Amino acid sequence: MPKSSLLCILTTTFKCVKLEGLGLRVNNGQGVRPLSLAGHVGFDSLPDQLVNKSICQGFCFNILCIGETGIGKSTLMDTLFNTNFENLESSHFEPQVKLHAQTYDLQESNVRLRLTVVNTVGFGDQMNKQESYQPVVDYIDRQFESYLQEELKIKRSLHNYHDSRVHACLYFISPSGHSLKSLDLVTMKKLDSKVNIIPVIAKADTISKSELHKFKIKIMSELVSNGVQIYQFPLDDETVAKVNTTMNGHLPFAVVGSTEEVSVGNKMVKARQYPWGVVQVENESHCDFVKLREMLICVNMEDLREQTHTRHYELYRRCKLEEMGFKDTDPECKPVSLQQTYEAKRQEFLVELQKREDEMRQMFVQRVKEKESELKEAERDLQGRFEQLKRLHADEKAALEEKKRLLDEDQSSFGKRRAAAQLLQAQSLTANGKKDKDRKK
Ligand SMILES: Nc1nc2c(ncn2[C@@H]2O[C@H](COP(=O)(O)OP(=O)(O)OP(=O)(O)O)[C@@H](O)[C@H]2O)c(=O)[nH]1
Ligand SMILES: [Mg+2]
Repeated sequence: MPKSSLLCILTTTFKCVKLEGLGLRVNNGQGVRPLSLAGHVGFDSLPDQLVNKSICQGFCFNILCIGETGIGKSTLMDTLFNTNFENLESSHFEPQVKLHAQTYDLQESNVRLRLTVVNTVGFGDQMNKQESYQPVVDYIDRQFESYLQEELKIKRSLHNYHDSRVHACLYFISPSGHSLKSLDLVTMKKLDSKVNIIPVIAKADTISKSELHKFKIKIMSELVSNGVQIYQFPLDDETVAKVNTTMNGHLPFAVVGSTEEVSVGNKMVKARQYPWGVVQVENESHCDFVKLREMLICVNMEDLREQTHTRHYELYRRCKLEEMGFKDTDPECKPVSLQQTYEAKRQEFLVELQKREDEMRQMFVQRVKEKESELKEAERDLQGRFEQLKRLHADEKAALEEKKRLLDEDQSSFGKRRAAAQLLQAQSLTANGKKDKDRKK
């Protein structure tokens, strides 16, 4: 890593401390007296100690590439880092946008960089693009959330934690020469408070110089009129303020990517070769690739990391903690300790619990009452049906008894008639017998 970049880190780390010659003046706090030292003490080696420690620990940087399928994301990453990342061609038929992250360990001189490249897969390919940004937002939030969870742990291990928060988002704009698409505006708007957006015009070799100039102006005016905040190269560090000011004026960078080496003059350069000529990737009159590499990697990589932590993550953390009920001050602006917040939250929770318990009890009583009245109703119904059946039964019984009585009457009259008949029959038999006897005599 160039010494100048490491010095950038130190400038920001020691923002509140000004070393003035041999005297030390501390800005933060009242009643601190400046004293001059009579001789060498040795703490002027602190910056070197910090540099050595940082080199030992290594660095981590995470880039998110958002852009349509085949817009040149992977080629640009390969060109930027002078290597061949594992690139798989995406299909245009993904049902929804997915994010693919891959981490690599890179080393330049004695500086180790753990680089994560996150690519959108299927971005802008769906018929309904309304929710295309959501998986991207979710991914960024998930990385913030896991960092926050690590921070909130009792036993934290942030020193060897793999920080996966997105430090830079390269947003690939299609080289239409026309204007931004609504998907671009909506996505960038949704992301601008979560990540450092660096818009780039992809495949800038497919657009003419005059069109490109107008296109850049159009894009910037559309971003401004839609209130999209893109990352501005910082101006607070005077060592890079000048170059950053100039570069802010060149946004969005028009880039060309290629890992192909083409012979130009007597040397081999990265270029794209066409029947009519050669587009040199690293030629500043051909495209802004060098500007992007300078700004993203050589000058502002540490600022991008710092902005991610101090601005975007801070905002996420604040919202999350507020959502959880934590606050720094009470309504009268008096500071509130963590313990007080915990007690208040616990009290709130207990009250809520009691309320829920009462509600559930009331609901239970109500349900029991309802069930009771339902049962009573059913009982009444059954009783009614029983009474009706009883009546029917009594009626049937009475009818049967009447039938039986009539039958009995019939039977007795029949018996009487039969007895009379039998008597008559007997009498006639006796009379006939007498007649026979008389005749025989
Ligand atoms: N004209 C031109 N073509 C480019 C440029 N960069 C990449 N390409 C070509 O565009 C095609 C797709 O490039 P990739 O880098 O694979 O695009 P990608 O966005 O990674 O594609 P997916 O990962 O499949 O979505 C390849 O044929 C590249 O050679 C460029 O700057 N200009
Ligand atoms: Mg790719």
